[in-house]
Amino acid sequence: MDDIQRLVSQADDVRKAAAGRADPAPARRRAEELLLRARERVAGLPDEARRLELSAQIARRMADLDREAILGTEPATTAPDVAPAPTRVADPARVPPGQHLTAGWPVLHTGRVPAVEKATFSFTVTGFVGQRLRLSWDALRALPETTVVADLHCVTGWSRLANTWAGVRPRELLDRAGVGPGATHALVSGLPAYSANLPLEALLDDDVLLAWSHDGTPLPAAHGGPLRLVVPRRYGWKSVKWAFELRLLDRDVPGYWEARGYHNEGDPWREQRFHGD
Ligand SMILES: Nc1nc2c(c(=O)[nH]1)N[C@H]1C(S)=C(S)[C@@H](COP(=O)(O)O)O[C@H]1N2
Ligand SMILES: [Mo]
Repeated sequence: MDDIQRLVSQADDVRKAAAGRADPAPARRRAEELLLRARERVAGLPDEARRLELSAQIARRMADLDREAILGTEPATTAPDVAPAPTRVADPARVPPGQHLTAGWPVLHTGRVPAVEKATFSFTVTGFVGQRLRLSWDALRALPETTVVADLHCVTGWSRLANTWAGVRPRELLDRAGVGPGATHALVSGLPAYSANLPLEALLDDDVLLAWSHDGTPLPAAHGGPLRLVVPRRYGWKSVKWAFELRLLDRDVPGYWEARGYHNEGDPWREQRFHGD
């Protein structure tokens, strides 16, 4: 067994032991540290196929840890200023395979919640566009508002149904910037150093929004306020919080999680959770 596999199986042992503890949190943190060390080593591997395969093994386990932490503390992780989920009793046909409904709305992201001031806010549309756009908060808010009711499915297993989002369709921004010749994909970036990739057609879907409001209130900072991407037909990691840039590309460039073992497409109905699924 090599170093990386050893770290991964150590993390598995620690995680299993955590389940029996009165306070499983420290053991889960230890498991996470082991996985982060494994991930660091994976990043240095020259063979891309191997790198992605091991990244997926690590990402799967990180998602398991996140799920256990959320299930263990629900509804404590629910943001206080957000109404509970509208329903726990759903048409089962509306819940993708392997997902369960949450009572509230978990907050999930890497790193800290960044402070984004509307006074200094700017959103940039760049890359393979006709003309680069830089929008202030007021300029963005002056664009046509669309409301979308959509379900949010996190790869760690929770779903929150019937979210009412209001915001602007990326299509409106691209109507103004112009789609440049050769543009095939998009990369949307969010603070602090996060991104997700989509084929251009997926970004142009009717239900994709750069959202500033949720269930009738301004988007809370913890959930990506003032502005986040919402991509209802993909797992939640594509819904970039604290969005600041939309870049069109002439090729597919993996985003933050896609480069760390998540599936490139992330369709919940096909359970495209991790690379290789
Ligand atoms: N900037 C940023 N956006 C992000 C993430 C992140 O780590 N950073 N996590 C993603 C993941 S994995 C999910 S499931 C959703 C969760 O959104 P919520 O915290 O509003 O529930 O945000 C997504 N957007
Ligand atoms: Mo997620």
